[in-house]
Amino acid sequence: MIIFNKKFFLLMISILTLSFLLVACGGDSEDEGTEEEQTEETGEGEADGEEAAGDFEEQSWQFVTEETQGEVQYEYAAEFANRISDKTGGAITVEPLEYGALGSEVDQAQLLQQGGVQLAVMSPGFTGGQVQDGQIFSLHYFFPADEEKVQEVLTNSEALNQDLRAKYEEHNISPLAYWTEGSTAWSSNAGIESPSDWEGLNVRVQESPLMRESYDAYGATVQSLSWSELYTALDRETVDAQENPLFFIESASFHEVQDTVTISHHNNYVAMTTANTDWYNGLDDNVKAVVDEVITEMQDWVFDEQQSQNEAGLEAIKADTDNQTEIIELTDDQIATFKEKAEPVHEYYRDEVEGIDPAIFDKLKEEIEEVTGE
Ligand code: 6CS
Repeated sequence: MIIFNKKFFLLMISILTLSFLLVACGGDSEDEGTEEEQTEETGEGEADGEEAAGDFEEQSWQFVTEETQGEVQYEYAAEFANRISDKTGGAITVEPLEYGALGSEVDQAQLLQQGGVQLAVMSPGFTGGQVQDGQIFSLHYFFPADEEKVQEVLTNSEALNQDLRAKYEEHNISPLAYWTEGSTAWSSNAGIESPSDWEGLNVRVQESPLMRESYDAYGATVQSLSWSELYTALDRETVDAQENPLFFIESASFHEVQDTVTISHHNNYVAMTTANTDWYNGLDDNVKAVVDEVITEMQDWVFDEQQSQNEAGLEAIKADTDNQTEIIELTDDQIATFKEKAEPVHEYYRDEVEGIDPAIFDKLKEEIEEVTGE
């Protein structure tokens, strides 16, 4: 018995010791293995949620924007840069570039396509001649007036995030996300309250041919310009009117050279976070996972950012007593008269514009209807 007990005792000790060693060694290596796998797959895995720089190859990227410091696009790129640095333990640095550093908006789009920069915030209006389907964002009264609903569509739409993305990728541009910079308002000296107020006015637009049709429907003519030339054009009255979110009207000082701003709810200013397609596709899996994670996180961040900038912009325009600006908010009845003129342009776009895929239009329209419940 005693011998049995001793043997049993020794056996138990051996088993316990072995188990302990297995747990200690095996457990450790299993944990480490899991962390490595996590790092590979998701870019997460350090105990405090931050990555070790050693998990990522050191690199730096350039992220060009169409706006200047303090404005939504630039602040987006700066926030994106901070988050990428945090999640890669500082191994990856992103340099946000403000508008003007690398040429006009059109130059910047070309630079991204050629791989001269890795990332860009791009307005679809500047590539409308190349990616015809991107002109869908130029339609008036197509997206909902409610910005939260617009953002919901932009974030979740399959028509945009899969089908339209594929169209851009034919041009080496990968739209990784679409987001709103806020509702666009009209500024003019005329005081736009009905479609007939547009007659004879020359309005500045981006490079999208469809923008001509949208304004032609109200009797206006259009002129394509970079925003950097717009203040002077409005001041000299070579251009009579323009459209932009309120924060931008204020920060670019367009209200100084325009007597009125019309809150028209005719459209939202859509921006795209884009990457050079070859570069993005060539990223290591763990790096791509971090990029995708940050892109997803940034959707809520930028919605709040644009909202507070647009609220502050409107207040600043109202408070600028040296440059008094009449703020006109269209009534529902007035909006209805604009919609009547704008809706045939939707059909024109779907049925007549060469090179566009009507299936993207149809799918997006359905997705919008699902979100608005109309
Ligand atoms: O009107 C424009 O062209 C400019 N507007 C905004 C809101 N951002 C940059 C863009 O180039």
